[in-house]
Amino acid sequence: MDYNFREIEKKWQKRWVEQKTYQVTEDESKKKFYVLNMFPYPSGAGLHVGHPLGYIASDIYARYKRLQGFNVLNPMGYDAYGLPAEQYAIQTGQHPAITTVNNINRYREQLDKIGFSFDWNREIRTCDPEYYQWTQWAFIRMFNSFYCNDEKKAMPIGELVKAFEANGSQGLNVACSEELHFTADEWKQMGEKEQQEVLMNYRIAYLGNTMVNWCPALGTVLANDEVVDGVSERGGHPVIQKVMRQWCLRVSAYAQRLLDGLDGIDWTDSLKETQRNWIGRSEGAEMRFKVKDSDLEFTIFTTRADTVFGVTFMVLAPESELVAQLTTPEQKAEVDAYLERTKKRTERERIADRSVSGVFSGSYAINPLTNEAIPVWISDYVLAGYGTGAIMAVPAHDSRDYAFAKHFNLEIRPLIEGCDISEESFDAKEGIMINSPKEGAAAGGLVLNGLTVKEAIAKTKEYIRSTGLGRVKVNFRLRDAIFSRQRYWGEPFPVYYKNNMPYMIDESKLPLELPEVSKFLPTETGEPPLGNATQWAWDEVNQTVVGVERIDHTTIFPLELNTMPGFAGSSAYYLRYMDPRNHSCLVDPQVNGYWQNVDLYVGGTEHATGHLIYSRFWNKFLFDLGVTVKEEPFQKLVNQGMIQGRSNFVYRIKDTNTFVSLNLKNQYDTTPIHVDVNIVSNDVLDLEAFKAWRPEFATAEFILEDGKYVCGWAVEKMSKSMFNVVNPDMIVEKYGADTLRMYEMFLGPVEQSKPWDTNGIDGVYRFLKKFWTLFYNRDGEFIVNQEAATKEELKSLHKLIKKVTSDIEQFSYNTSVSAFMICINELYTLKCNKKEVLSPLLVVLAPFAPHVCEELWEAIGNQSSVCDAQWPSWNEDYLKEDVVNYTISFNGKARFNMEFAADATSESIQETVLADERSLKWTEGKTPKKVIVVPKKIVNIVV
Ligand code: ANZ
Repeated sequence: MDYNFREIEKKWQKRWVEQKTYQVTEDESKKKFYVLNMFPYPSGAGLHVGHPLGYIASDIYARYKRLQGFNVLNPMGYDAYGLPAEQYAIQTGQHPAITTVNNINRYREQLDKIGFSFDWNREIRTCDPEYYQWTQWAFIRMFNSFYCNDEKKAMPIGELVKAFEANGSQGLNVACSEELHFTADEWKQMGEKEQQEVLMNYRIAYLGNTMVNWCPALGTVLANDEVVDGVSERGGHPVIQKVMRQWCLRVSAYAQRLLDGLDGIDWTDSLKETQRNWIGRSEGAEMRFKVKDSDLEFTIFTTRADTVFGVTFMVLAPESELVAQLTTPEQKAEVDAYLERTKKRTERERIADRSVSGVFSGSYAINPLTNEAIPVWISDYVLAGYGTGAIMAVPAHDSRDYAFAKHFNLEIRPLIEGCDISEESFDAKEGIMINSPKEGAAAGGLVLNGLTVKEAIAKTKEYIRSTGLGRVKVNFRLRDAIFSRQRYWGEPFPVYYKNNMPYMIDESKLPLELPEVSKFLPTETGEPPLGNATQWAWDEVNQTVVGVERIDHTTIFPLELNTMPGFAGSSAYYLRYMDPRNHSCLVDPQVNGYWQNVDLYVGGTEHATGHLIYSRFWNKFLFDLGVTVKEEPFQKLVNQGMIQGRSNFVYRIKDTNTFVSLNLKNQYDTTPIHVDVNIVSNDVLDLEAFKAWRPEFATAEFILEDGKYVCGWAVEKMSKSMFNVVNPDMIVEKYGADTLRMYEMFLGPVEQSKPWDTNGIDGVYRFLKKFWTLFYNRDGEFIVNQEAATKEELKSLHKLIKKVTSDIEQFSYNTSVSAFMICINELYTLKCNKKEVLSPLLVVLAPFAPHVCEELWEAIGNQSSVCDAQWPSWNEDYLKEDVVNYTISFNGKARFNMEFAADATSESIQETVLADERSLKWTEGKTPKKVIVVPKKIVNIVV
């Protein structure tokens, strides 16, 4: 029998389904292990060979853990809501649900061919009402919660209402959008609407006025990464900054916990650092400045309170509400023009761009420590959403302030000894303060001279606090998440509007299903696509969705027209996999108690500050509610690298249809053109296939070298537009899934990005064929025997077990593949066909090449799946070298070598060496003065 991978793979894929090999249930008698992949968005292009890389790596780990006796959960599903399907719907009218299902089916077919151990019974799709019901449910819970800074957790909003009734806003230490002050009486006198507005300030899911990237042409808000140079990435339409009322999640309330949680999880340092920077904890102070000749005052945030004596101007963010209040009539025209200009820039551009711009407001602020009047400017280097959106500028010690002062010719006043004022030397953080008012008279006693910066910061902070000029403040860069999208293909909000205030649909009425619409575009009046739905109003009495024509704002109300963003559905999906068909809750507490959290999460780094922040936040919220037992969802995280494409080029001679081979191209004026890698083999172009590829090449002519057309190549992103996409189906068809799996791992370390290079795949395929020949000879006869293994055979096997075990633990799969190759070569040379060796070998190889191992496992006489075998352990005794080669030296000079048993004692070695004839020659018959035996290395004889 030959290695017929086509039959073998088909047979086992079928058998696995029939025998429910990968179905898993909670089994208290076994320890659990939860492996998770970041689930795919099923795009129209299908899978390319880069996609399964992480899935194969995690599948190997899942299978390995199962062989070690763990009860392994390894689920898969689809992140099925998203923009491409909607865009396609806009272009073609094809409903996104249909495109999505088609794409899912295609993905599933492709995945099935690769032989994953997924428990497909647990499949989830984020666009499935049965699934998104729980996304909506969590949203309602967030709406009905606030975050208590004292308890450090989310609490029911009812508790806050009680506190308001008792003490108003006094003594509150809770997360909020804005500090509000009211008494219990004032609270009680507020009407329902006013109270709701106040509560909105504290809810974890809240409607807030946020600055968004608004693209009028597309009728939607865009995420930062969808805006490039002030225009939309798709279509190049202008994008402006606009304040819009949007649903937000109060992620910022969890900033400290998100930071602390990183210490207890097993992620790479670089990923943790990315998150730490993103969360951006900053210790500083808030300080109040009065406006000259006015009752107004405003608060700034600074991390360098000590520099208050060096402030020479103040700066407000253009969006700050203070701008309107502080702009004097004389300056108004200039300020308005400036505001108009800055509107066009996204926040990201403002941070990246260091060019200086700004305008004077006309007003002055009073430095509370010196009573000096200082001009207030407006500039977009101050961001509205950070700190208080206002700063005190210290150009001598801050580079952005310095650039600004230079540009507008404002005073620069150094405070630190030896600080020479040039752009490079601001960061004199270790310096000594020299320039605060010596007597401290104007400063009410605050003298900083002679202190180090650190001491001066501490002293100033304490001064500010004790005099009531401000307070000590920790700020985070992490923002609340904007949670509304003006899209169709997303989760509908379980929200209706009464009196312009949002109300939640009763949890028992979920899911609120996405309605049908006639058009997937915004409405004529600029409403999101759901504005086109005719069945999209809420009947409060009957608790059901009804036609919009019945809206009367008395019992029938409009439903929310926005939908949720992409990260909504992926935030808690790991929990749903535990209990995917539960109709009464997101996850049964007992089931959650068993699976706890994900032990190994595999996915791309591109999610470092998106999904991996949101899902941690979401999970912490659910933890506060008591829904999850673990505060961190993903204990260990491995980032797989990208598989890049290896593109091929042909060279067209300018203005002709003639193509010249790579090494002759310099003789002509040519343009390189991407050519489909599937019609190129080992960089040689298939000429006929090329002519058939595109009508314009049908008449192509070629200038060949050595009778061949050699293509150029380059490593690029794997993408359709570069014609370098390699489809796993083709590889499976040609070599089989086991070869594909092993080859993907053989390409290099999982975490590294590397180009796909089909050229090496034959080697892996040959390896599997050779492996097969240990079991079946050329005539197809089964040759495995029951003979006892030799020491050498056992050594080869146990070396492999040891290596692969430690490699898998470290995700070093490429070295495992090499180890398999070495071992198989050794056994082949030893002509080892012994069951005693081959049986454990099958178990160790099974995670990598499950189909062929199942087949041979059965052939050697097993009834049950190799998946349920036991991972073998290695025996160190077999690994020991039997004999050791010693160098024998005389007076430090090596003279000859001798072999000794590895366990020979020093005494016996010494005796044998001295008795050897050759020794007698070198000692010239004298009795040696000294004999030194260095175990396993050398014997030195001093004569
Ligand atoms: C005076 C000062 C003097 C500052 C000095 C720095 C150096 P991090 O560490 O990022 O928190 N700042 C405050 N709010 C800002 C905003 N909304 N937009 C832009 N810049 C803002 O940095 C805090 C520092 O950044 C603050 O401390 C403030 O400038 C500025 F030698 O105040 B500093």
